[in-house]
Amino acid sequence: MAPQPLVTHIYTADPSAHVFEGKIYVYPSHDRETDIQFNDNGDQYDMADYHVLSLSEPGGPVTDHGVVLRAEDIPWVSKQLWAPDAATKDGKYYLYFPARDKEGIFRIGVAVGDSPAGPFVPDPEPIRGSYSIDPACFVDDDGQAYLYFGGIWGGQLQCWSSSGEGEGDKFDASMSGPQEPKGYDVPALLPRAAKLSSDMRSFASAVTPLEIRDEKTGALLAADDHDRRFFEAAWMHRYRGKYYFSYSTGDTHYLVYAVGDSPLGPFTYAGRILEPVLGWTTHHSIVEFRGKWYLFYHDCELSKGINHLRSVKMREIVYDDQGRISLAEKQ
Ligand code: FUB
Repeated sequence: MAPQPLVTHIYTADPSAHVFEGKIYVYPSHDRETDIQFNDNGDQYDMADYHVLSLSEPGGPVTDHGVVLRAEDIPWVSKQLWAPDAATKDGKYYLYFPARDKEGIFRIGVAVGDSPAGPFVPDPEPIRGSYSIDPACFVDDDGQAYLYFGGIWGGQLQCWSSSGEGEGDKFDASMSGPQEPKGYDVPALLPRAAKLSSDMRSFASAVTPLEIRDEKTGALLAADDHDRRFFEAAWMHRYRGKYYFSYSTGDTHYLVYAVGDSPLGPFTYAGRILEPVLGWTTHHSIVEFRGKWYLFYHDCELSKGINHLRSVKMREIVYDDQGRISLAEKQ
C-alpha cells in the first residue's frame, strides 16, 4: 500500500522526526487554509501555530499532542511559522523555528519545554545572529549541538551576503523574491551552520557556509545546477561514522544528499533520496528507530494538489554497502 498521511484531521508539513523517550516524535509545520495567492515568495504558507505528533511504532496509531506554541505568544514574530525542529539536552526540550520578525525578515527562534510533547515557552528574541529559515538541530556523539539553516527565494538566504559571518551580515532587501546567482561557472548559494552553546539557545561559533562539492571535479555545485544545488530543508544525520547532509533542490523538487567526514563539511554530493512528490515543496527528515531507518516527508495528495496544504508521511529507507541511500522496496 502507498504510504498514507500520518494524520488527516489537520494538514502537516516539513516533518522533523526524532526518537525521544523511546517513541518517534514528529515536529511538523501546521498548514492552514488561506486565500493568499500562491507566489514564489511563499506568502501562502501562512502558518500560525505548531502541533507535535508521536507514534510508538511505524504504522501504529499517531497521537496529536495539540497546539504547543502559537505565533501570537512569541514577542518578536509577525507571521509565518515555517519548518521547525527539536532537540533535547539535560531533560529539557528545545523547539527551533523560523518566522518573520516585525520587519518581515526571517529569523530563527527557540522555545523550551519539559516534555518532547510540549508545550514550549519561547525566548523573547530570536537567536542572535540567526537568519533565513528551516533550522535543523543535530547533536553529535560528543554532545556538541549544531544548527543548520537556510532557504533561498521566500526563505531570503539570497538577501544575506555569503561571507557567513552571521551577526555582521547585512540584509539586502533588493534581493527579496525569486532571485539567486546564475551560471555554471558561479557557485550556488550555500546552506549555513553554527555550533550551539551548551544552553542550546545561542550560537557558540560564527555562522559558516557548508560546502557541497561535485564528486568528480571537487568543485562547489554550480548556481545553474538546479537538480543538485541547495534550496532549503536542511537535515543532518550520521550513519556509520559519516555525516549525511540532505536537502531540497526547491524548483526541481528533489530530496538529495551529500556526505562528509565532519558535521561542518565539506560535503560531496551523493545522490537523490526522493523524486518529486505532488506539490511544489518537498521537505523531510531521516531517523533511525529500532535498527531501521525512516524518511519522513510530505506531499499534497490529501488536499489534491493544493501546494500549501500538505500531509506528512513516512517510508523506510535502506543503505547499500557503500552507504548509498534508497527507498526500501517493500513499505
Ligand atoms: O513550510 C514552509 C516552507 O515550505 C518550509 O520552510 C520550506 O522548507 C518548504 O517546505
